[in-house]
Amino acid sequence: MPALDLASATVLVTGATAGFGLATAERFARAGARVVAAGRRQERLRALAMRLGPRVHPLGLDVRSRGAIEAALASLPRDFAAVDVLVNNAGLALGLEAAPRCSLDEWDQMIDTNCRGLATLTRLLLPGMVERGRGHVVNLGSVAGSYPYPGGNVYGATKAFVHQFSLGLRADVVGSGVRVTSVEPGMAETEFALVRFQGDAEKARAVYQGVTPLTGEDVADAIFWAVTRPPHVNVNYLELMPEQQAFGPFAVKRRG
Ligand code: NDP
Ligand code: 8X3
Repeated sequence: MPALDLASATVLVTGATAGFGLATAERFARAGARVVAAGRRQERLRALAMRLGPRVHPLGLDVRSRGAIEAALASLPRDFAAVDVLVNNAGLALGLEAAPRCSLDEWDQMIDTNCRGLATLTRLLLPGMVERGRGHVVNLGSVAGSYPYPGGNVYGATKAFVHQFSLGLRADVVGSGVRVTSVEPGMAETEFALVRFQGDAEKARAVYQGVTPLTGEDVADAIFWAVTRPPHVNVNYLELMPEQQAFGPFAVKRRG
């Protein structure tokens, strides 16, 4: 089984306009890989390509639309078309309300982005990887997929999907040379909280107050590490948290 040679590899990163995706696209591009940097905010992608040079191909893409994904993949220049590493990172949490008060539109957007988009891209790129006998799908899960917290409802459930889908993929492609990893971080300072609280910078800042959270670079490191293991090694899932974050007790509502 040949090792993944980054100098000849193409890495597609979704959500490369900010946070983990941006740091991951930079990490792989600096290591010599060709990188397809995908996201909706195309001016950011163009700036990234300007900064990192022709090894980065900006790809405008909303992962919620199957048609948009198909068209975007069909538009890839020949040098970028055979994707060896897919980093399914695009995703978001919206709101922190208890389930009875949540917005159904926000639930739809999380499910469509975090689950449907990730599954669609995987299904479209996996056959090429299997045919070439090499590839790696890295999915961004979260500690929220394993440990519930109030207001995490659908967001946490989408990340539980990511964990289980990743394990299911492993079961389907075992022995094909294609690896699958679910990377599951805890609290990390990116644009995540700003998106969750609809641009409320004060609320977003409060999330990280008094904490040294993970950074985009910490998570990019974890992704890069998993992808650069020898080809006989598959990292099934990888959970990381800030040292200052851990688990709470069960909630017990006592009567009387
Ligand atoms: P950011 O908000 O900083 O980045 C999210 C990225 O996802 C952006 O580049 C955004 O690009 C992209 N994105 C969102 N919706 C879509 C869409 N419909 N189509 C294409 N791209 C989209 O957040 P993070 O970097 O923190 O999050 C990255 C991933 O990591 C997410 O899946 C998140 O759930 C997960 N995660 C985050 C944690 C954290 O604490 N930060 C912890 C654990 C997991 P654009 O808006 O330009 O399209
Ligand atoms: C993001 C981590 O703990 O804010 O997935 O849900 S958390």
